[in-house]
Amino acid sequence: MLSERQAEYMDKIDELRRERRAVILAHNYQRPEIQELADFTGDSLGLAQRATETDAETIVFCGVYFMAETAHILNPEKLVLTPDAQAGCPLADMVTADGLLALKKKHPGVPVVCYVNSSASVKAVSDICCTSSNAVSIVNSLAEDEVIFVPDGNLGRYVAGQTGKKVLSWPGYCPTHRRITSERIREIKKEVPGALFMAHPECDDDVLALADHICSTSGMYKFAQETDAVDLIVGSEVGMLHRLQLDSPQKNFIMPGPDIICPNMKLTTLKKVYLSLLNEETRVVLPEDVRARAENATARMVKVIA
Ligand code: CIZ
Repeated sequence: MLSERQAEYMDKIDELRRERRAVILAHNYQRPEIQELADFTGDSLGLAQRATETDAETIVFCGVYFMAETAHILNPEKLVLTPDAQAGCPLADMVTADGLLALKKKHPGVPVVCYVNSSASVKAVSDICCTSSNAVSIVNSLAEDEVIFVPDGNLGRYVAGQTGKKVLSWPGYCPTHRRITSERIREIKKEVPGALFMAHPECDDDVLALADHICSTSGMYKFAQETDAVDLIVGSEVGMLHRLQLDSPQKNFIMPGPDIICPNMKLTTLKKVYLSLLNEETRVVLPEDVRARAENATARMVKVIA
């Protein structure tokens, strides 16, 4: 239920959205009211691709910074705005372009697969991008039996297990997914017999070992609708609950802790979206050479999954 103030912001945003010919995109981890406001909700790649399909001139990306960058990478002719430029991603920050270049030097000829949770400058020195939903297919699509994988070590190890390839994983991790523990999953499974555990591959290895289904955020929505199980443990960020509950109101979704919250994702508020549209701030712009090289890695992924 929206407060009076929130409802006012919704109205003002609607007016500006029409005036500015804007589209509002919200990641699956955003606050419920931001998901409600958005024209589209989804994962970072799905949203950036959506943006290429609309004739909107302005994209307001409600997510974290690398996601708005991805929207700019794929839509350079559009104005891309982020309502809070401080909404970063600690996982993305765990690898820099210089750090990656140093690793590449030690492993000449080994291709770099870069998870979408990375800065544009890291994408620009990578061979191909991937998301959590297509990481296994992307690595399998490469001729080489050895790859460098940045920045998420858990996803890299998961991919190694699924592909049988040698994966040199960068030791990055998502602090929010790290708060999901195997102890808590075991406890819930005991308390709620029959509950199935859907786990995001950013979870730690011992947690993934307990999963009934390992998938991306979009994969969780699909699994929740398709499975006969009524009790589902959500191994990802709490923002997932909004759509899961809307899609499947008869099911019982269990968060494995009160603190599986990404503080950066929660920085975006209705007021900030309003101000972002009003003042056309903060604009996401990259040096063209970085954008174009990052686009190569992203476009190569899109070609593989097409
Ligand atoms: O690609 C995304 O948006 C992220 C960060 C996760 C996912 O599984 O969708």
